[in-house]
Amino acid sequence: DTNVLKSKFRGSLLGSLLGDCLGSPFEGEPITAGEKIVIQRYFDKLESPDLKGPVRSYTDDTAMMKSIAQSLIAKPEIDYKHMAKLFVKDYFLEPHRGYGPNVVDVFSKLRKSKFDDIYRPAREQFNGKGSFGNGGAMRIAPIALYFYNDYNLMVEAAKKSTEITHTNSLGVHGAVLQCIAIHKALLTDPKEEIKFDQFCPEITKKIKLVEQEDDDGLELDDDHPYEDKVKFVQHFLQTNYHEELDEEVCQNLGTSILAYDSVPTAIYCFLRALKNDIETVKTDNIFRRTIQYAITLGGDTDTIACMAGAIAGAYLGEEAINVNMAKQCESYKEIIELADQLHALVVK
Ligand code: F2R
Ligand code: MG
Ligand code: MG
Ligand code: MG
Repeated sequence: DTNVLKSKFRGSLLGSLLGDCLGSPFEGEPITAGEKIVIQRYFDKLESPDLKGPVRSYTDDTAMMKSIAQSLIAKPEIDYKHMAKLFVKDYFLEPHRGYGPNVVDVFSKLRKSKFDDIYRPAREQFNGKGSFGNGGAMRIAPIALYFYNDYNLMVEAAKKSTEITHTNSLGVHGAVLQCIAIHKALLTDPKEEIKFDQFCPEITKKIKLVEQEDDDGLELDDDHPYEDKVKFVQHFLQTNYHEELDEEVCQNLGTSILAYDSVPTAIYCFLRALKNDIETVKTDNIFRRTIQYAITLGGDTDTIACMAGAIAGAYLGEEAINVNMAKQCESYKEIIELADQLHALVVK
């Protein structure tokens, strides 16, 4: 049904935007029990129709997500040099959107080299190791939507769009895992229940294949870190919710700006929110529960809420997102427009 798909496209991009805008005030903050109550009140207020105040700004997560969507729309055959140019243009127009500390060097080098090899600056990061920050994963939603009909092309596009800034396999595979999770949510009928003990094994199988394919043959301590992380996600979901569990989740899954410390956590937040047993988050709305819960875990709150929101929105569709809350966020109309344009391209 094309209207359901359209709603899911909107839901996923809005989910990404809302997680970023609403999560960013808490980025890096340690979250105490008292803070969780503050966050509960903050979200209660956001749902109220008469809330006035300044719009909530988006950060690098959304700036780069918009660039990917805009590039796919302008170049339907996909043009990574065009995409790289949009990343760089947006960064130099608005450098204070909270970009990662090192990715900005890639933008400068790309500009200086006139984009002669769009992958070289990223390869040079961290003494040639490449970045494994979560910057590839945070912006991936448009790729999952645009290529929803062709899984292999989707995985390839997730890798190539990420490698413009992040070439370390942990950075690339984190983006692929996030893309796979959005894709799976998109293809699931919102009337159909998502069961974590099916969702986790399915995405585990998929990310394992990607990790095996790209295995460089070196004997690393852990050749398949994401496969193992998703197994951890499933393990935590098998445990009933209690507040101390959040600490274990933060310890084991992570909440940092590194891809392997945040992508599995975002997937966990979505699946935990579906279970509806989180005592510290009081709402009947699954979408809100997903991003509010992600924020209560602390750390890289904008990005983890953004990634969890993109998955939840892809599953539930736009209807699940409170309009008053969406209206608080900068560029929300523009994001809907981008989702509609992507949708128009894929149904053509
Ligand atoms: N920049 C931030 N948040 C931190 C500061 C804001 C906060 N409000 C505050 O008060 O301090 N958020 C944004 O950055 C994340 C995405 O970053 P991205 O694009 O991945 O950038 P980068 O620079 O490539 O990587 C981030 C850091 O990860 C570490 N790292 C990565 N690869 C590494 C490697 N191979 N070896 C060692 N360290 C590596 C470095 O510390 C990088 O600086 C999102 O959270 C976005 O919201
Ligand atoms: Mg950010
Ligand atoms: Mg190996
Ligand atoms: Mg962040």
